[in-house]
Amino acid sequence: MPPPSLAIPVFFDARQLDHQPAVELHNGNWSDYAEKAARAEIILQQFAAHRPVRDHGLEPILRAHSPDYVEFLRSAHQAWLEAGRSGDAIGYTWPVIRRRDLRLDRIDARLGRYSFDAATPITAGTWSSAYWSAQAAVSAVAAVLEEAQPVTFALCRPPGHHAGRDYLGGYCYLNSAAIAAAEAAHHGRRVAILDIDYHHGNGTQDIFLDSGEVLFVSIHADPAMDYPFFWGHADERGIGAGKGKTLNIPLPRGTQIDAYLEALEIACTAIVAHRTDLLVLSFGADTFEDDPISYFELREEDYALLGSRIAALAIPTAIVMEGGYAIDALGGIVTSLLSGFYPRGM
Ligand code: SP5
Ligand code: ZN
Repeated sequence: MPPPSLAIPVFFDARQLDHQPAVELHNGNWSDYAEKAARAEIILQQFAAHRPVRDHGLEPILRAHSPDYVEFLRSAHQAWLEAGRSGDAIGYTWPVIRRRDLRLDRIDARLGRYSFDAATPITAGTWSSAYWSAQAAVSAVAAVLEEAQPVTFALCRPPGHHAGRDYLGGYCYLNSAAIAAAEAAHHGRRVAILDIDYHHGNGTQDIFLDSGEVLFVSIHADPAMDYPFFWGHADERGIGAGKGKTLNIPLPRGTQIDAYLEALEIACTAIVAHRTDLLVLSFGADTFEDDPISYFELREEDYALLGSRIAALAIPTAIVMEGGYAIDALGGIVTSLLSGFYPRGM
């Protein structure tokens, strides 16, 4: 059998490498930025070839993000330079009490208004990288919709699942998985997002929280212990028309494959009950045992089990890359995951 790279279309654009922040605020110090461009390069090495990303423009992005946020993201680094600053733009003050529509002229105010952490700097290359990362996800969904591909892989980077309709955070700027899901829903599909990054996909949850349109299911580290702390608790189930269309399955630090697969079973039951006909898989490789910022204990070979369980749903799936910071292990992890899907591709 040929390797999975021959069966599964991979979407990536070199402009996704432009974004290279120097540092993030971590445990009270500036520390080396964990979400490196090399993450994508090392995964790319696993594939003999990848497909060009098609430019679908702003329309799919604006289904998941507000126009004022998109405008902010495009212009923020330029405004930072015009304010006399150098290096990467980052906020330091956030509106918490009585958020309201203020006219915000200062770049620092705008950075605070449109972000929720200090780990997500904006560089000169951020807009271009986030834009092409989102387009990679849209292209992966388009290949499912137009070519009836059973599985496609968007090598998204920067990741997206922490970015909400009008905020960035957690190394994320544009929510590629949400944009891809909204694109599929726009084409009349019944869509679910399964988020299996170590961290809760708060941005994705927020974007669809009050919409009955897209089911959001997430397996992640208990936010009582881990970032993003304020989202991902089991009692968040959706609101209004979205009631019952958000499902959070928090797991303790130290989780290994057996307990993980039990959670995945619950997730799969919900995806089937939704009568899903297109699945977006937000895939984080930071559940890996040697991930430097995370605390689950999955081994490389375990990802093939995750892949085959999800493939057994027999629902066309666009996989969107999220986190994963054990750089040298990323190629093996992604290959293991895709090998679980592979038999279906034939
Ligand atoms: C997409 C994703 O996985 N985002 C994760 C964001 C987690 N941010 C909080 C943890 C910060 C750890 N910083 C480590 C810096 C190492 N130099
Ligand atoms: Zn993560």
